[in-house]
Amino acid sequence: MQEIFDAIKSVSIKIKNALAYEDTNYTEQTNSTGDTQLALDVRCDLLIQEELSKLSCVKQIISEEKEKPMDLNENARFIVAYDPLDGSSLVDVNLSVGSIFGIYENGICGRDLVASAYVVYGPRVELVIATDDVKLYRLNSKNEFKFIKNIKLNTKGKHNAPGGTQKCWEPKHKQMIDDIFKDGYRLRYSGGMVPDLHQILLKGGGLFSYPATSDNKKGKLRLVFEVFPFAHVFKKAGGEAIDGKNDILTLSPSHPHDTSPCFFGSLKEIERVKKVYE
Ligand code: FDP
Repeated sequence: MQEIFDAIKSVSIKIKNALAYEDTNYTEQTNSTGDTQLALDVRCDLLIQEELSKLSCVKQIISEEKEKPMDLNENARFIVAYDPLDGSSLVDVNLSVGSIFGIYENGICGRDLVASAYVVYGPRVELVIATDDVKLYRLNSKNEFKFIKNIKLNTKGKHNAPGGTQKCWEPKHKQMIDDIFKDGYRLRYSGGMVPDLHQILLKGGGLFSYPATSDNKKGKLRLVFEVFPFAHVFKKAGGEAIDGKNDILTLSPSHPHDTSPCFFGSLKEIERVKKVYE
């Protein structure tokens, strides 16, 4: 497993440089979800593919930018699923973006996830690795990731990050979000899942929601590359992640690109969501 974390560290330095200096234009291609790909989406996907292909412990890679899983070493232990450049619609306005990694054994259900990691490319590059606990690292001037601290959520936070087009929310969801703001929570939403969840994790808690909407009946965010890895991070940090009713990590996608409504937060906020969605 350490080999995979080391590969993530070295590829994130390459991605940081690509983000800083390479072409930010769109390609003519779309990915499996129908998003038009940026040249950078394709580039970051290839950089990660190249790095993970060097590892004998990786059986298969599954990328948000690839239609199908790619087999590497038949008898190896781990499947690595990744979103190479999450929040790519923020690249042109120079906001923070990220890469997300889920490390699975045997299959790609929530219960098969054994570790997760994500990288935030902001003014600084930060890496979070979740195994039994959640550790924050920061890239220094020597291109080394230095351990900063363990991340632990409070039972209640102050931030609210409500995703999805508001006019497409269900009335009960709108009511819940209005009530949360009435209780004094502050809006924090950049439109990038990685920096938005990173902020909630580092500020001690709150709620990030991307519900089922009338335009996205099964939510927007992808289980295998985005939702399961962050569900693992939140649970190991002392919070919770649900689809409204169920623990996200009990879900089984029928396809690698399946999406799900999702709510990530500290315990109090998730309790509140459960009451509304039960
Ligand atoms: P993006 O489309 O820019 O790739 O992964 C999808 C994602 O970004 C998440 O990073 C983000 O949280 C979400 O979509 C934002 O969606 P909305 O614009 O619908 O809120």
